[in-house]
Amino acid sequence: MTGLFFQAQPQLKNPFLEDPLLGRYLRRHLPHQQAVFSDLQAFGERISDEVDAWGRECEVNPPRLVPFDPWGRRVDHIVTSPAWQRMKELSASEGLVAIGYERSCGEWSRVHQMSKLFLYSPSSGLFTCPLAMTDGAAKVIQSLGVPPAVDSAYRRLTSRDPERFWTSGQWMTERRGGSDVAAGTETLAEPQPDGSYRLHGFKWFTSATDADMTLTLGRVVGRDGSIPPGSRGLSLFYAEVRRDPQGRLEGIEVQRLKDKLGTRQMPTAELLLDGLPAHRVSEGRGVASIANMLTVTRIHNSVAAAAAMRRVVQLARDYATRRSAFGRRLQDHPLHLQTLARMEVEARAAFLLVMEVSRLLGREETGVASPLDRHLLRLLTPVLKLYSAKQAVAVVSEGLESFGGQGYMEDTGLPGLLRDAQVLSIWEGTTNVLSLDVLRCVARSSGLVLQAYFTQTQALLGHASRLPPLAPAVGALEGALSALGVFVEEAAARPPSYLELAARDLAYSLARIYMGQPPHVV
Ligand code: UCC
Ligand code: FAD
Repeated sequence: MTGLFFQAQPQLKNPFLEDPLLGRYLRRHLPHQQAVFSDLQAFGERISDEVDAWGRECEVNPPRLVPFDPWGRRVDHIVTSPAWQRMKELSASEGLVAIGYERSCGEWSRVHQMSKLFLYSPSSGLFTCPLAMTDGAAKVIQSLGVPPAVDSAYRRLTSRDPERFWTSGQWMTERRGGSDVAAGTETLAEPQPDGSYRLHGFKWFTSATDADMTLTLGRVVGRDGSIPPGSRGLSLFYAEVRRDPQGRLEGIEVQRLKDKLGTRQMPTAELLLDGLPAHRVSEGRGVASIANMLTVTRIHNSVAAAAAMRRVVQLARDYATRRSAFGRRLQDHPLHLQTLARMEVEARAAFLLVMEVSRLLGREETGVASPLDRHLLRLLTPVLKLYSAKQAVAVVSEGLESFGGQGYMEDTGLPGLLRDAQVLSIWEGTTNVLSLDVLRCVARSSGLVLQAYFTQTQALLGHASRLPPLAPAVGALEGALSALGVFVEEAAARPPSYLELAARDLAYSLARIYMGQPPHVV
């Protein structure tokens, strides 16, 4: 007889209740536990009951571009799925951006917000991408204290009302380059008599292009036609992408939607800016002005990385209780269990570093951060982003293998996890560019950020050493930390090219030691 056996499907259960670490972390640290636990538990239920299916719908019903109306007029309509639109409503009503700004948990509000996004991310159909940029834009507007037009945008970005809620884009990359933003930006801003500007240029990657507004960079053309060069010549602009109730574009042509390896749930477009009305929010210093956005989006990126690892481990664990091979369940094969355990360790390490950086961001935003906290936030943000993205690709890839051939089958939804993980190390700064950012912040702080790192790591190891079972791990980490100290001292005496070459290894070591995993390379 053939055809009577069917493989059991892995089940997604409430991701909050299924997570061995999230609840423990929050119980240990959070003062407002009851409200946060109820919120996360209810949201977790919603994710497994309905939201996860919407996420899948976003994947199988990707956005498309309708360039013309039936009568030949250019409309450039980006059509998204009903599920994608439901994600926007859900994001508002669940406060996925708002929680970070309402601050009802004080300095722990970012931890609350990022915990919620951590549960949501793998089921979100990539809606976490526009949310990251929305959060980043709100942070920039809040920190710069900008004109009234932009102030009302801030209220929309942080609203819980689905009718009012706006999302933002982040248009930085042009054809000449996305890492070297200063050399890449050719967009020109022509001053208008009313004090506003019109932007002309070409934005090469614009994600979640169905956004309501955007922050973008350009160079203001002087009265004499001069164009300010370099990084300092970049100004930051605010533009409403859709300026009428029909959502029509003004001063923008969508050239095409990108044909991407992953993140297909979300539109990423090439845009010709042909007189886009805009307000200037910084005079020069565009990169420095958008830096707050980068900090926030890089943390969101790391939440997505940690969440992808957690999700694949959750599903793989469940599958191991259902699937049998060689007469035993997978969970009863020691080697399979070891494979899962190694994935679990990586997932936990990434989660803890994400929470640590979210905690530091929350402290900074509520005015309780010490200088040590601020230095750590600056240093650990790129370290976390670059390392967690790489971990996500490795762990999700291993995770797919743990489903055997089924992990490779499109209609299981599993391959999408790997495709979407691959982008995490590219956008919002590649691994090398962020490794160099680590060097830059060390140099610009005259080493203070590294001092903060050593002080904090030693303090954490001091706490851990009180627990005897941790002694071998503490010993290994102390050894790695002291080797890192020696390396840093020696490198300071060498030419800058030496450190540049070591930047990636240094960043990895900083990440692994802070996560409690002795590094392979120091
Ligand atoms: O990819 C994108 C969106 C993807 C979709 C969203 C996904 C979100 C997650 C979703 C999860 C599912 S948007 C494009 C992102 N692009 C990048 O990340 C660019 C990568 N390149 C860099 O990061 C470079 O290091 C640059 C562009 C920052 C280098 O520019 P410059 O001009 O050469 O840099 P400078 O001269 O070193 O810095 C200029 C100023 C300095 O301040 P001042 O003028 O006061 O000295 C720096 O200290 O900017 C400051 N600055 C920073 N401040 C530069 N980087 C930072 C930083 N990270 N934090 C604070
Ligand atoms: P390059 O800068 O050309 O980098 C190529 C390689 O060179 C990389 O490996 C890089 O690490 C390395 N490299 C570069 N400089 C150095 C150096 N100094 N030292 C050592 N190595 C170096 N951008 C936006 O602005 N908005 C968006 O919404 C957006 N959405 C995106 C969506 C997707 C799906 C993707 C894939 C990209 C998106 N981007 C977006 C663009 C993204 O931010 C850039 O692709 C990224 O910053 C890298 O820039 P680049 O493509 O020009 O690569």
